[in-house]
Amino acid sequence: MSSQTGMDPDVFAQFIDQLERYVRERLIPAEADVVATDELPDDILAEMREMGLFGLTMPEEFGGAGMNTSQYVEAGRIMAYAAPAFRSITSINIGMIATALAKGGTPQQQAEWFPRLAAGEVGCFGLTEPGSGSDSAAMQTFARREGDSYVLNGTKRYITNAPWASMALIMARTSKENLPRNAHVSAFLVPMDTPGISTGKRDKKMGQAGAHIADIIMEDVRIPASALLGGEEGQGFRIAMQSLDKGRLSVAAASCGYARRMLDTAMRYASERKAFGETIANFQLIQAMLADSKAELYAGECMLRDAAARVDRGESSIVEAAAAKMFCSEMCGRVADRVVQIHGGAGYLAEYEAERFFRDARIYRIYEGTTQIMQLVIAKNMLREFAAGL
Ligand code: COS
Repeated sequence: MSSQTGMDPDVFAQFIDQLERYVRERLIPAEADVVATDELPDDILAEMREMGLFGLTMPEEFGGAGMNTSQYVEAGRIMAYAAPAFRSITSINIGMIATALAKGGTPQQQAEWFPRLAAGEVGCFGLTEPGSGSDSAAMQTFARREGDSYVLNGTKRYITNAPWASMALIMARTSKENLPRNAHVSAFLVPMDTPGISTGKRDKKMGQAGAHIADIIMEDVRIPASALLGGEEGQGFRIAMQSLDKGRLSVAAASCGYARRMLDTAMRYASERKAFGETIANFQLIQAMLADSKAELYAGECMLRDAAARVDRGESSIVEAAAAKMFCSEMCGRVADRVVQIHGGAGYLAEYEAERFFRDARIYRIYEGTTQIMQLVIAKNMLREFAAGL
């Protein structure tokens, strides 16, 4: 595997400055509106498209910014300082879909989809089903070959961005039998306006206002055989897992960005709030919570950068991506809990941000593979390497 140089470092540094300013000056002031309406403002979405945020990792020749993995996770971390929905709407495009197209797409598929997605059309990733979440290879969605077409039937569940999407990468069975190494799974690039495809109503969620998930229902959805990713059956599970490796780094980045936001908010509160005649930041038990959070955040950021750099050097990174996702999302949950605690009674009230942070952060330990799945992935690969004497 070759290493990835990515965007020119000076241009990237300028981009990050601009993004930090944008987060501070535009996204954070818009948060209250997003929380109140559960929608992302149209003018902000237009600006995000203009800034190229939907195509950060896509090749420049197709209108993307050509970022490597280190740059992409850094951009994600910066965006994640604001309400999660702003990052979430771009995340599937630049993470899982970009990876699947780059690693598995034919030149024609790349030429068709990269420009559209880089310009801001939204993609979604259809793996999970009502009966298969962690056990993703047990899916029921079936793609039947008929001449020059495939006909898809099935339901995908909890699909992030489905209500906005103009395309979905759908993982479906091309064999009724379970085949070794999950070769019964294939991946398809499906335009969401294909007859027979519909989205369910938006699911109500615990947090992450403005981000939307829904079912995708497919009833005799006929697509050309050229929509089979890579043109070869049986590659879908491998491509899904490789895409998830990237998606897991993205969740690790989101966790670090949001933990930093929460901690900054807690420091502000602790420096203003008075008890026993002084600010609570002076109390050592409050300081202990701040210090533990800071140290854990630093550890998470180091893991994130290291795992991303490994990807860019072309080294194996399945374990590191899973470990970074597991550690960073759990860290984010602990920080969210401490931030509520530092706020005391105010931490439980919707009027303060801590309560929203706590609810928003909870999903990071679940999607793109739960903490328990991360443990399985890490242990399986450790034991495999041990057995191979590596
Ligand atoms: N990169 C490349 N190829 C991979 C891969 C990866 N990260 N992971 C698996 N594969 C391919 C390999 O070809 C592998 O064969 P070998 O192990 O012989 O190399 C094959 O897929 C089968 O892999 P594995 O044996 O690990 O499959 P399992 O069915 O045991 O996988 C888990 C089980 C639980 C690890 C997997 O189903 C999983 O990650 N589930 C969670 C799914 C998820 O994250 N869902 C979240 C919602 S989607 S947003």
